[in-house]
Amino acid sequence: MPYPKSEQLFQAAQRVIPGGVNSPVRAFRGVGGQPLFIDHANGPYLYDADGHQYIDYVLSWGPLILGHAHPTIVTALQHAVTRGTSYGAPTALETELAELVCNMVPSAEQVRFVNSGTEATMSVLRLARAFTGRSKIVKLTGNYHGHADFLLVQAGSGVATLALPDSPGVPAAAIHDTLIAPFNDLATMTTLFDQFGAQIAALILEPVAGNMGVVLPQVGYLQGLRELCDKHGALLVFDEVMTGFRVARGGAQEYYNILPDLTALGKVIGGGLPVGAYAGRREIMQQVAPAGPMYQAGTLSGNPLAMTAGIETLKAIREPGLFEAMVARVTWLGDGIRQAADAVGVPIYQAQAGTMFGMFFSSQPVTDWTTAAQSDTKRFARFFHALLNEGVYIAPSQFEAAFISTVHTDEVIEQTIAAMRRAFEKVMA
Ligand code: KE4
Repeated sequence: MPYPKSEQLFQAAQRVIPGGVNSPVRAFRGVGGQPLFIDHANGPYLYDADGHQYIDYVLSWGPLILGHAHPTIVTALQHAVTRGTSYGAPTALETELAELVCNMVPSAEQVRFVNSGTEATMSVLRLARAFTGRSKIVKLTGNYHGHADFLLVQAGSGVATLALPDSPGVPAAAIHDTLIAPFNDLATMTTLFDQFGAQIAALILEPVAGNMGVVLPQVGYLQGLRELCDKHGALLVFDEVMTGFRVARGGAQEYYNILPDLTALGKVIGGGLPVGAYAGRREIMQQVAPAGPMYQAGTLSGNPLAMTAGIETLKAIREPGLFEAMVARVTWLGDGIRQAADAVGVPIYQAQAGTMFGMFFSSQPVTDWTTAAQSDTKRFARFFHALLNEGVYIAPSQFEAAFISTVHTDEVIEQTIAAMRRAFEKVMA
């Protein structure tokens, strides 16, 4: 399909915005071609500047679990905005969203709101260091936790897509206390803890990896990490910015029944407006200023518009049956994708975690960054564009996740499966 308006907008954007985008992965560098400029969205659909309609499985990289411009969100925001947009003072809305989070996320006894997932992970690890008095942080290869200097090491998502495992501008001193280990490898993690255990403030991970594509924790892995942290007095931190309210209503920690000490949240918690959060045991959270000495602050933290969108979103997904229906549709879609791929003989490896899912062009299981990176990213790129031409929009990178919303109806799923079938045929032609 021609995209003349997007191309014109992209040229204009590049003159005043680096790369023409405000987040690298949007630039289509992982799949080639030029990014679509979006004009508006509604329900499960995106509409680009040239008027093309797409079924959207990116959903702003996860947040839009109710779909775009959901009437409940629109009405609530229209009302909220007439009462002002930001006060820089406490409101009952913040308490309401914090109470919802504490009711839904098993390990959350207290919550602090920030404005992005990056702020959430940066802050939660400062808290872990403050609480333990230790400095070292362990992260996993292929996990992405936002762009704080000390975490931008062997990350996933756009960093992996752009093959920038260690970004320029991150001084060696900044990553001096960051240790790296492979995902799903308890033996290596045990050795690392045996060597550095007494210095480790926290181990942070995506309990379901969503930034190297979707990679599930192997049986016993999360429990093994929990036991290692307990043995060595380190804190277990789940980065649930993506998995929160997605893998289950209470996130991966509810689904796998593992309690982290601290959790970073984002995306769904803001319903499409900028909200991040960190939460955990009261004993630890009480270290956060002004209750305790660990400093963290933010002009727009707890913003009433963002709180309103978050409250309405979390209230909505608590409706009995709604979440389960989304999970069932993802399973149905995954079966359809598998049948479509098998019909043309293209090897794929799939994973589903609640309402998020992924697919690799790989004939071997994908269990970590090494096997994810061995997948056929060139074939993925061809598949991406073939699917786009069929009116389905997935992430423009192999190393991302796909998401469903409450308004991806049975008809939308059927349309997607048919589009997938045609796209596989084109890729194998
Ligand atoms: P933000 O700062 O982008 O709100 O959150 C950073 C972050 C932290 N932790 C996890 C597990 C994340 O997935 C993210 C951000 N995710 C990416 C997509 N995989 C956001 C998209 C982008 O970078 O443009």
